[in-house]
Amino acid sequence: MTTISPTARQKIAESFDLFDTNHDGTLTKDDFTRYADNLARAFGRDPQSPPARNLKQTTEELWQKLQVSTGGKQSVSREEFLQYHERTQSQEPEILQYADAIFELADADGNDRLSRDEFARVQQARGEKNPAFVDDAFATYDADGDGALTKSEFIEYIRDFIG
Ligand SMILES: [Ca+2]
Ligand SMILES: [Ca+2]
Repeated sequence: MTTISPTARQKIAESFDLFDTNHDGTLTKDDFTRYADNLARAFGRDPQSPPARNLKQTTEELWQKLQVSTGGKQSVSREEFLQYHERTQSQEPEILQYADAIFELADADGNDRLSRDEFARVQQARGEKNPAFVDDAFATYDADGDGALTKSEFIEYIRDFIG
């Protein structure tokens, strides 16, 4: 098992809080379903629209993967979630599909890039209230500095934050 840095641990803990939509300290399938619905709503998408359904499906796949890897229980604790991410290091195809689904949902004007405003809505939907964080994150992940995030730049962001 690889050792995980305190920063990474912190990010994984934040990711747990993000997915734990009823804040009861455990993750269940319902948490993931609500999370996908909340995100779709935050982007003003009909839950039945293709990008919203796609996100729901990829989010369910994240849950199934997590559930299987923790022994098939109906709920996953914070510590189990952390251990899972220590093992996987976010290189799994599920994470890519999930990042792709969020990107499609967030790309409101459909130009295959996320503007700063589109990215800010992702942050808002994730419950991030600090505008300075949005600016910092945008600057960090806009690797080529052209003022927009490509899908691959956005995938790096999702990999780092796992959610
Ligand atoms: Ca929960
Ligand atoms: Ca766009």
